[in-house]
Amino acid sequence: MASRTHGEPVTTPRLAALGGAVAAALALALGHLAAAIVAPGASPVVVVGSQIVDLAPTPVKNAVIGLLGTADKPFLIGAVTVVVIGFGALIGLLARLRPTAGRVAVFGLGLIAMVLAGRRGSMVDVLPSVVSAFAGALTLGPILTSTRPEEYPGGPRISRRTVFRGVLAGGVVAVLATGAGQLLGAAGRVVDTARRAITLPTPRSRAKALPEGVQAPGDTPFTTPNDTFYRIDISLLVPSHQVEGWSLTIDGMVDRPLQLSYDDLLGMDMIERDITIACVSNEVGGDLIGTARWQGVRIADLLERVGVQAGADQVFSHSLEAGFTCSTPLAALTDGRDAMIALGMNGEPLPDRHGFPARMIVPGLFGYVSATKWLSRLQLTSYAEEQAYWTVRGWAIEGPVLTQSRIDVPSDGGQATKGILAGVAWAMHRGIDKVEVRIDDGPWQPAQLADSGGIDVWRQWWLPTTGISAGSHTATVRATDGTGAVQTQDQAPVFPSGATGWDSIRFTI
Ligand SMILES: Nc1nc2c(c(=O)[nH]1)N[C@H]1C(S)=C(S)[C@@H](COP(=O)(O)O)O[C@H]1N2
Ligand SMILES: [Mo]
Repeated sequence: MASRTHGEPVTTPRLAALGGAVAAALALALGHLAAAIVAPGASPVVVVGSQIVDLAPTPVKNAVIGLLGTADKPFLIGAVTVVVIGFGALIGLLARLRPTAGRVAVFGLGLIAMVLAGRRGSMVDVLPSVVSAFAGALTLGPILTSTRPEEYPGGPRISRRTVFRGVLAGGVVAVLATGAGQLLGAAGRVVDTARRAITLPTPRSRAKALPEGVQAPGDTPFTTPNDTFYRIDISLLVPSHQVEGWSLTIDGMVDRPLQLSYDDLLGMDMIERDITIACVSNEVGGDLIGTARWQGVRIADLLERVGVQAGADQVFSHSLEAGFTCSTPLAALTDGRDAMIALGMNGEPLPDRHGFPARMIVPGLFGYVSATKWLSRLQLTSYAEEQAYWTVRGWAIEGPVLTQSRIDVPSDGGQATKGILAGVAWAMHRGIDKVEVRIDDGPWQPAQLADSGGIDVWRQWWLPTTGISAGSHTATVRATDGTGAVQTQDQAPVFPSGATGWDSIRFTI
């Protein structure tokens, strides 16, 4: 191997440390750039920094904030950068003796960032750290190699030009990547600032106040915060659109086609409702479901305005996201339920991830047939005439939400340390009337039901574990919806119309 020509390291320790530091800087920079493109906020330094903030004891946090004020964040990011580059230098020293171990160590650092990023967010948030890990592991070798005095096989002395070539190249790329990341980030913030500057008018029909008792003693929040709300769409990059130039067209089999700007919608009567939405791809026990307070314009009002012609049986919605289309049964939009063109989510304009400027929300239907994000057009047509994106791919034509329930506490394999089993059950637009839990092969026991937030939202439940013997057990849950139908035990996969079966966990007392 070239690196062992003389049976001993050919790089001086100082150069190896410098090379390692540059490889680390390059890794951070490329991760930063990747984050600016796919997931602002998930830059590896920021992710690691914010986890440190999360993990730091409150007194330490307060002391730091007291000492540094608002400079705490730049300080933290600077500190993380310096520490990582320091580690890079150490890894450079390691790689000088054992190149593979060096690469593994770099990858290990990247892995820590990946895990921290994954803890905070979705898979997309992990991507920048993956980029960093690979960038570090792949560039460490070449940077060190280019600092090796191959052209001086006889001696340990090394030309300064050779050193500068590797280190400078790495350094320049690192600086450029960081700069590009900053520019992209700034552009994103401009758009986001414009979004945040929008104030949604007070809806004419407010959501009913939720009873305090909708929240059970488990640990799933009744209302899902926007930044942890599940995200499903066909885009790798989150589409980002502005209201300028955006409009919603309603056409097809209508008497009076209509085109509405964002301001037009803001000027119309709005409703505000708590609604749970769920994905057809949610496995039994899965978390592709969330509840938000949505604000928007009733679709029924819009349909009345355009005058739907006889023969139309579906609203075929189009998105700014190229290629995505969605079939919603006309009946579900005109039967009195609170189907809306939503502009607001939990008190703010829709986040980009969830469809800004506007999306559809229809209680009781899976997202793929009802929840078009980055909405651009509602086309009144017939099922015979148009097939939607997922329909073409074999998914069920109509997608009513199935009656389901989930055990959240304790987690599968965990200990029932809270003295309860708890979870959620849902059957949107039918409501939940009963939840039952079975321990091992025992009888079905009725769980305590949290207060109802209405038939369009999930319902929480819990069951005290008093009376369950010490040791290892299984718990199984099933729900009964508002029509009296009991959740089926039959197991079906998510394809083509949603998973069925009972959620079950192992736990110990
Ligand atoms: N434009 C667009 N809208 C879409 C989708 C999509 O892929 N593209 N996916 C749908 C699916 S399958 C679901 S489950 C919901 C998810 O909405 P959320 O990401 O806000 O949770 O959005 C729906 N709207
Ligand atoms: Mo979905």
